[in-house]
Amino acid sequence: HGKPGTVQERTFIAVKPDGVQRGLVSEVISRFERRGYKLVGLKLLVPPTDLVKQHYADLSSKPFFNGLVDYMTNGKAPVVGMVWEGPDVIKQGRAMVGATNPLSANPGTIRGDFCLSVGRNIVHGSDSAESAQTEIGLWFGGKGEVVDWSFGNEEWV
Ligand code: RTP
Repeated sequence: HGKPGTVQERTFIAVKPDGVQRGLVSEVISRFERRGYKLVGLKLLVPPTDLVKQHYADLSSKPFFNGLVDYMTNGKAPVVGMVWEGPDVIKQGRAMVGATNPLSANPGTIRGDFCLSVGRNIVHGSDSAESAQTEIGLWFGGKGEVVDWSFGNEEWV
């Protein structure tokens, strides 16, 4: 218990189009890798409108909803979707992403280090076990798109 790679919790993390455009894909991947989390799903796509509307279904009544969907789907830059696995990765992933409004996000978090605008906040991370499961199913529904694999030696020393 607690050794890297031995706990099967998974979360959905995405680099949004502004993050891809700004060359921050490697930065986001690197932070999760260095923390010790395991990458088990990865894809680059301009997501279909239906997918993004389902992903953000709980925000459909918000005034910024249409703008949010357009920003995610207009193809000016793609989205990088990822599934990360490891101990407490849902909660820790949110902590690493930082607060929704970058002005409230602590330095040391991705949003707190790289952005200023809630409408251009670089990354997404699932906020609960339920949303992680739903979002992984939405973005990685195809057979074999999430890969079970092992670091091999689960002890560092
Ligand atoms: P996310 O789902 O993208 O990780 O973001 P979150 O949980 O931290 O925040 P949530 O409240 O679910 O909002 C989802 C995304 O909607 C956009 N947003 N724009 N006032 C605005 O213009 C506004 N508020 C939210 C952001 O892209 C936010 O991440």
